[in-house]
Amino acid sequence: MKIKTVIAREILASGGEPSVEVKVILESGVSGIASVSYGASAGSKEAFVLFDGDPSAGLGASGKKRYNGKGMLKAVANVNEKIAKIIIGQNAEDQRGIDQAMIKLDGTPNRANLGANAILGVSMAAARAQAAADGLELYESLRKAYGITDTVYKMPKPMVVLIEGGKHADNSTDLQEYMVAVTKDQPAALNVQMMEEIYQAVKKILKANKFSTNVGNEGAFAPAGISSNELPIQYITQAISNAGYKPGEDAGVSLDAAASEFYENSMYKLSVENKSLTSEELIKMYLGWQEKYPLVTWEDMLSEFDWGNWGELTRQSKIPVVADDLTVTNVELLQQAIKQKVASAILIKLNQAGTVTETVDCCLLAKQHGFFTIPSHRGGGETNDTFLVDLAVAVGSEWIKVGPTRGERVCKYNRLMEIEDLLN
Ligand code: 2PG
Ligand code: MG
Repeated sequence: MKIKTVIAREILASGGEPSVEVKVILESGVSGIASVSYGASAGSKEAFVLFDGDPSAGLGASGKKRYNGKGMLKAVANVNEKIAKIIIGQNAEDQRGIDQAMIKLDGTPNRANLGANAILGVSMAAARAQAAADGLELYESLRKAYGITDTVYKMPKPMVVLIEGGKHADNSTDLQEYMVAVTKDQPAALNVQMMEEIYQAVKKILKANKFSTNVGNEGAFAPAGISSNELPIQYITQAISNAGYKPGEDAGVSLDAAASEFYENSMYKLSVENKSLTSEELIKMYLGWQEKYPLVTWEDMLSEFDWGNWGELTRQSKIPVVADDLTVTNVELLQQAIKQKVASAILIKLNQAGTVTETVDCCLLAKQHGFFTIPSHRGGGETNDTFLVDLAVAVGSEWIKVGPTRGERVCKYNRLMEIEDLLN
């Protein structure tokens, strides 16, 4: 079925700043809509997000740049004026061909010309339109498009940010995310229930310890004034028990340090503890935590600019070492990471890659090498789109990483439970 119309619009993402929504309509009239998310603590090698950015984007009535330069009208225009021209008339069944045509039109290695926010919106909306044309759920249609022949569907488990700091909150921990990761094999609805009960248990612990229970970017608690990067691990472990579950058996703690954000002059600066550590000292501290707590995975525990030390952590780690900023859902970087043994699992973000095809290729390569894949939400600029959940189901991911509250987060868990119902 051929594509008849491609239309992009500027919408608002979760941080109250713009993002891109795209609608792809096929000749039969069926259509697909998708919106694009983007991060707050983005890796340096991610596909390029095109913000309007400069005054040529137009000054608002107050004489200021619209949205302080963070408008996305240029990306919207790139879809409507440039990408639409080459996509209209293409067969929506050929997702790989559509994505390759856009990559070629862009002509840069990182989508710096058209913007990955423009290209990805079209890519995702085309995938949805094709699923609708075939009368398939998106996860089924993705399997068809990429020839994924697994016959059963494995539901990903929730990995839920419960306490956040770093760039996602003010005056909280240096490490960015403390999560509860479900480890038990049980229906998705029970997993969702369990992690939300643990979330409420964390709230009680924070209150009892006189911390605020206001939430940060991802709907997790952001305890201002906390003076330890370790304390949240204790709190979450305690909360798992308090909620009536077994730490290490039903669920454990996952971390995302987003360590590039506190790496300066080859040192890791832990502001809340007033100390600076070398890579070796930091790894030693982490390995101590590994002995004390029911840790499940850890992500970006070292900076993306400290590639050389990732191998040491991976060698000593008893749990999957997840690469996010290090590999940015990029096949070549993942290949390097596999070859050099600097990680053992990978976070997956559609907008880091820039097209659905590149994202799926990255997931399949990871799987082939025994790396868990963890499709993830974004910090600052998340939308209500639930594509990542269908992607996780299609490729057989172990977890999805999403915050516990706020509409743009819970819609992902609602989709997860809906898929489970569809499959039963
Ligand atoms: C991360 C993400 C999501 P951001 O680092 O894993 O939690 O944050 O989208 O800000 O990069
Ligand atoms: Mg991360």
